[in-house]
Amino acid sequence: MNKFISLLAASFVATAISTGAATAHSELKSSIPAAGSSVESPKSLELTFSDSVNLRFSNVTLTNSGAVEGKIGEPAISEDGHTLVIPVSGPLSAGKYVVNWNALSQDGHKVKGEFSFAVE
Ligand SMILES: [Cu+2]
Repeated sequence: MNKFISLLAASFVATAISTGAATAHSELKSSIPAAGSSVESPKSLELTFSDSVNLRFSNVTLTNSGAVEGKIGEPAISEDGHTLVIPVSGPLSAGKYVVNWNALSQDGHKVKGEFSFAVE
């Protein structure tokens, strides 16, 4: 049993390392709002990846001061499959926001990350 758990832990670490050092799978290339930017309340969030991602296995959350904001809708994907577009359903109050995302890239690897932006 212990051996099984340590095997699990080892494969988790290996996955984390390969995710960080990856060249083959989709990486987040840019976003709207851009990471670290200060903006007016956005109408949507856009996450653009280096390669296409699978919409069905992608998820994005938006949090403000640790609490999940229920103000974003279901993600849609651009025609080329590179950009997740998430509608923001109402104006966001001023403050700092964290976008937490995970996605399944076409090579079958899961990728994830987060970035923050501020609403003026
Ligand atoms: Cu990959």
